[in-house]
Amino acid sequence: MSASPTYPVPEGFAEQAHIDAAAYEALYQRSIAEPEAFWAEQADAFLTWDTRWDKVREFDFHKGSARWFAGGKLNVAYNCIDRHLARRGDQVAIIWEGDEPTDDRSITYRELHDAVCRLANVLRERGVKKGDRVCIYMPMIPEAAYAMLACARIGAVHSVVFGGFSPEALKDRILDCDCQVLITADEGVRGGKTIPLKHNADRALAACPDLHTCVVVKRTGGAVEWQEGRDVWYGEAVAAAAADCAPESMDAEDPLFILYTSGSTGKPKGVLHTTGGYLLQTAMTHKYVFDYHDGDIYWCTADVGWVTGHSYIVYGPLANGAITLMFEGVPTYPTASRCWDVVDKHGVQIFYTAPTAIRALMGAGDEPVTGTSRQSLKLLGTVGEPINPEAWEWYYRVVGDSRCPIVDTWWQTETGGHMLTPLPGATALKPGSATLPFFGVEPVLLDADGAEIEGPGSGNLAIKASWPSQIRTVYGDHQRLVDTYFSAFPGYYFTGDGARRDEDGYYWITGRVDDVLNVSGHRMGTAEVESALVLHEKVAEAAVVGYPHDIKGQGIYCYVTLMSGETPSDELKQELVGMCVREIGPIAKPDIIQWAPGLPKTRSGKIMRRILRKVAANELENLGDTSTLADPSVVDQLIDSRANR
Ligand code: 6R9
Repeated sequence: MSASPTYPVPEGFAEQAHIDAAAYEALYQRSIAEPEAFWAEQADAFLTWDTRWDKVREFDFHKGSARWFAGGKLNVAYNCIDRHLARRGDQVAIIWEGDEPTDDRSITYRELHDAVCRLANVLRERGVKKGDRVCIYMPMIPEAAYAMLACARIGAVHSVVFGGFSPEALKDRILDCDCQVLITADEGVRGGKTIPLKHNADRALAACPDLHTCVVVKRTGGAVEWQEGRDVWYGEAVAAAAADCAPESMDAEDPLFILYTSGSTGKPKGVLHTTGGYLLQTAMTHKYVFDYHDGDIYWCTADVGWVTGHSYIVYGPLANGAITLMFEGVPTYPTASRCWDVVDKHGVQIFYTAPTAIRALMGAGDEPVTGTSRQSLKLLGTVGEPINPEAWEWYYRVVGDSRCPIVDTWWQTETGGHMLTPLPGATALKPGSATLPFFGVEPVLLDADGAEIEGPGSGNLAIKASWPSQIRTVYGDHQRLVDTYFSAFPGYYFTGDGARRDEDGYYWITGRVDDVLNVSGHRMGTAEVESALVLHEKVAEAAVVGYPHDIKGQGIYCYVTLMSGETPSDELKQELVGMCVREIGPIAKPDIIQWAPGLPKTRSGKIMRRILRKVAANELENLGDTSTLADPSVVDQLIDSRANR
């Protein structure tokens, strides 16, 4: 592995970059040695405060507590919009590219201000106050960003639910944090197909009696059902609302949003982020990691339903007064050239996407790429899962014409912003490595006993001290935060990822070490899929593992044991697939279902997933120790029953 190629910072890049190698070294050292002074300077440089803070940071990793800029006051929407108006009111804030290539529009900062104020007033009129939760279930249209910013403006806490989630998943998330208002659209459009968002919402809301207002954006004009009193057309409501709305001055530690994410156990957790530290880290990383310069056109292909969309489509870029491109469609519609057509059409400089998209496009060959110009591009980025070196090389050579650095950014919903990442003017790149820590981030590798590994080696990736955009709590269940992140290795934040550190101190993420799958960059707990499967009356037991998948990174492999007397059939398989899609959403569609007469269990009844993973990956030579199994013959049965999949 030490022989992996290194790509130096391209000639000329460092000179124009915000941060070169010397600056990275000096600033990183300072950020660790004098964190309070360092972060105070950054908070002054990046944000506009109503009231200065009293204390920069306080944290206790034994209790899982962290507070940044306590006593400071600011408003996120003011920072993302109002303060830019004097200088760039007429500059574009959001370029929207619709699903069809003929469909686009541009929204200036002044127009953004107008739209956000009006929607904020609509929410206020419907009784939404500071601290109230608002659910957002939207396609990728500018109104999704307006909705987030309108909440931020009045101090409401948004909970964005990915538009691909099922009514069942939406209902759970609305109930968990007691949302009283939902903002949605009639239908979404992706890859030429419509998604019945309002219909899904109606089904979810049937079980949410406390939700009193559903604001509906007209995206397609498709037929929808209507509940008088509860449902409100967005267009009519904002037209009638005032275009001015005073921003609520929020405490730096007031909640900004909740975003649900999967863990290894139980239902998804509501990750809570607060105001000051979150905005600082997303703004700062957006500027330095993407080397963003005024006027650059920046495109992150994520969905606002995920943290990447929150931090790097909406909050980070807008805090910096950037031009952020929002894309409604998919990379392969109408053709595999779509991304590069969009790059050429809008003159995109910075392009940020996920390895799964890169692999899918790579599978379509070079031609759809080389037929386009891409001369505007200067930087590429990736996020969501480890990128295999072949995909990295292809991205670098074919998409970036061997000109553009690639920033491989490692971070999590819980970290809020980038944690391990190259800075393009400072860091030599190694394909597949997320390289080095961002300012203020202190990564460590821990062995199984929790001891820090020095120098090159592999272990559990943990973080030693708080960073500004750290998760503050799991909504409604602080103990779950402590149990999940701060208990395995007392005194550290445990990421759930494994990593290797090489002789240059570079980090290589090896993937999750817990029961969390990463399917096309989407996190999913194996427990969630198992719960969906066992809802079927014919299923006795189910165990789900990930297995290597060429495009998705990981595929979903389900072992299913039927109730005695039940017979396996393809029809039943289809019912089980349908069950997962209905309970969670299309992203949870199993790739393989294997009928298993029994599951490998220890004598205490714990399923040995290690063995299931090996069988799923076809690594049969090396199953490891099976002597602790209650019934070792189960393994042979499993191997034999692979034919039944
Ligand atoms: C931002 C985001 C987090 C998990 C994380 C890790 C994986 C993300 C990565 C990466 C290797 C990268 N991950 N970025 N693995 N290299 N550059 O994806 O958040 O959805 O919470 O997922 O994704 O396993 O723990 P989230």
